Amino acid sequence: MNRTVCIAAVLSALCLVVCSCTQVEAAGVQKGIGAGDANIERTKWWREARFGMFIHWGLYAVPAGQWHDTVSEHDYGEWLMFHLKVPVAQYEQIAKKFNPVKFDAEEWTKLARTAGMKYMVITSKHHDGFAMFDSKVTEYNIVDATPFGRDPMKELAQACGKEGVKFGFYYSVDRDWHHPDAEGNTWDYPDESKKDFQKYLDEFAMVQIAELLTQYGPLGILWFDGIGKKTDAQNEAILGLMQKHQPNCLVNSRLGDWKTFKWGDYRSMDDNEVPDRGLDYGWENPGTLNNSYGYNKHDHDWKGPGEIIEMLVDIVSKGGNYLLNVGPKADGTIPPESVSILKAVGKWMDKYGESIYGTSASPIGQPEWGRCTAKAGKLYLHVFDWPGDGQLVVGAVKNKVKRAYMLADPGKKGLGFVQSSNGDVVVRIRGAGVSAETLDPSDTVVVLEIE
Ligand code: H79
Repeated sequence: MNRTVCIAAVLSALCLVVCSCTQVEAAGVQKGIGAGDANIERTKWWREARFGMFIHWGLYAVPAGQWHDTVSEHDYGEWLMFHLKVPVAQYEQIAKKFNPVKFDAEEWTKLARTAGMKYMVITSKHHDGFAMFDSKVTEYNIVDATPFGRDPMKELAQACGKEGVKFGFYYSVDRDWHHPDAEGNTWDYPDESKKDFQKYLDEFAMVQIAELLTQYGPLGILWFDGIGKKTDAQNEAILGLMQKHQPNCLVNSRLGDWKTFKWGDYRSMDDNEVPDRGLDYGWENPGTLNNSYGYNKHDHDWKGPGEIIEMLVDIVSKGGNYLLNVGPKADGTIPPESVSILKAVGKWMDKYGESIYGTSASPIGQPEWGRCTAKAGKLYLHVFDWPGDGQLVVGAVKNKVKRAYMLADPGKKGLGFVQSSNGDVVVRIRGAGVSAETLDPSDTVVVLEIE
């Protein structure tokens, strides 16, 4: 059975439970290392996880959006070198000041777990070219070039193993502003005709990718950030490395062009992008808590925990995963604003995680009052806007509803409901079973058990 047929089978099985799968868009072409049934099997843990921690940490955490007296006009702190055209020789000096003595791998991993995140993806090398891991191919790495001298990736890989969090690496594969043969640095290396991209891949990037695949134990994901620079043969060569060293490691679509889904086990959407409706293939939103990925001391535009919870639910209701970013500071701590948002999200997840993990896209579209996620025999109604008249109207549920209850009610006391012949259900949420403890200001979940 090929991949499309297989997904169709899953969807039609869902349609047997609940009708109206009309809001799901069809897949494009995909070329990963695991197509068809193999892809379904390999991505199982990832599809069930739904929520992960993205970490952008690198030399850019030191300038944190400001180079001497110049504040970058752009939010992305990790783009500082590019935006201010900082010469390589000057940017390299940052390494001597990078000494994140407060870094504690267990603390970061425990924060991810507390927030309800099941996997972690961290920048091993961003576009600035600095390796945040012990690389033998260059001394421009955290072990050799900084006073810190430790390999934080090794510590994180171990902490994640201990805490049961899947661990993976982000790797900027096309762009490298430090390397004369890679994409992007036109201020130090203006002569494009002298650039030998294949040489950069063969002698540098591929060697580092092999290091990542062999030095840190089993990886969940290699998360490439590319811009479609590589040829099919070059992408195949990277997949070959993965196949050789870690055939179960997932790869995201940005191995190729980041706007399309030609490569990878799942699709990475654009930064912070959420599609209008559900997609019939795995996708992931790389999201930020403020506007920057890397730590930017001038970016105070933090989202609220309620906004993040609604974002998570919106994404999951459309069949996606949320890879939510933190940008640790140069001292090794995660900004307190991020910690506090993630802890609040974690409290909600403690109560409502059942309606997120292992669920699939909404089979009833996007109701006015919120969103819906689904599991075999259950619909989770995520009520963002609690209806003032105490009646929750759920359209087009073709299967017979057996029971309704508040997910946060330990006694699962039944709520009154009526279902009309066209499938519409009205749940009476005023009165029985509804108490202050079972209502949540961001998203209260009502469960419908269906035949
Ligand atoms: O790692 C994060 C970004 O740094 C990276 N992807 C996420 C996960 C990224 N690489 N490229 N891009 C994002 C898109 C580049 C957009 C740009 Fe711009 C538009 C570069 C210059 C103008 C965004 C807006 C960055 C600066 C201004």
